Amino acid sequence: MSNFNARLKEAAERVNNGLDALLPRPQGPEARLVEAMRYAAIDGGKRLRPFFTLETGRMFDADETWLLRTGCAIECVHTYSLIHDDLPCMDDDDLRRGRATLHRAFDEATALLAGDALLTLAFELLAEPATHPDPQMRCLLIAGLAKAAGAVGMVAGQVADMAGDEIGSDLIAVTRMNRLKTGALINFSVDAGATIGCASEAERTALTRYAHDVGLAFQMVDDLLDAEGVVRDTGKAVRKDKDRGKVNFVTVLGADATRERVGMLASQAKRHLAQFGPRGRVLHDAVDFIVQRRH
Ligand code: GRG
Repeated sequence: MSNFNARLKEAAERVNNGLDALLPRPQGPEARLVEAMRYAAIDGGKRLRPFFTLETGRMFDADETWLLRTGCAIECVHTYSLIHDDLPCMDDDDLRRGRATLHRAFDEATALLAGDALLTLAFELLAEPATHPDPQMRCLLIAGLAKAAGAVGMVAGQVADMAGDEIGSDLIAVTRMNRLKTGALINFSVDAGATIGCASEAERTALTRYAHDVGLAFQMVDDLLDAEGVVRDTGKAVRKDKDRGKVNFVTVLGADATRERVGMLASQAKRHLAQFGPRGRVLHDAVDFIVQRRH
């Protein structure tokens, strides 16, 4: 294995420091809102999405500041989605990342607004010249993130998720839902690194295929953790999907067939990296991390 764990830890620290600097504590009426944004965004989570942006961009020697700011923007969108997903009108969860969900720690209105503010902060960040000197590149990143997060991406996936078995309880329906809910943002995280790194068309295609397989495997492992994991490891409630009548890979395929598919997707994801040789080592090891994760 490469020094994968050290690289992931380093990415997480850089994202934490970046978000800490981007969310200074104001005095006055906004103080509580910003405290809520900080509570949700700083010191939590694996930071996998910004990790993908950083490590993909590094394969092409892209500028670290551009990559980190883009990764922080993606993490803001991811954090917003978790906050809103936990709200009483959606999954109504009490635990996230090993501690009280934002609406439990603060209140529902503050959680809703903190999510909104993180979502909009993401686009503010991308629009700033410090993210990239070329305005065309900034527009590409803004459009890419908007598409991944919105009504043809993550939000569409969430709508399907909330609909439960109304979307159908077959593999095609559950795959489509997860391509949108989880896959779209993971895809963008990899593609943003490749875009900032000015990768060639062939390189981007290979990385898009890699991200597709990794995103699906990631969600399958998440569904396995929901079915078989323990709260102590996951830091969030388990056995939720079945109890709530939701459709996921494990409810559709069963645990053993889901595990088998995770293995197939992992091998396929690694094959897409073959053309990069040693440069693809960290992304290669990220596949093993995703397959073996317990949280
Ligand atoms: C509310 C618009 C809206 C979207 C919500 C992402 C999402 C859609 C909901 C979160 C709930 C969930 C289980 C989504 C599947 C994706 C997923 C496994 C998210 C958790 O990602 P991790 O494991 O979380 O990377 P950390 O805490 O490590 O950042």
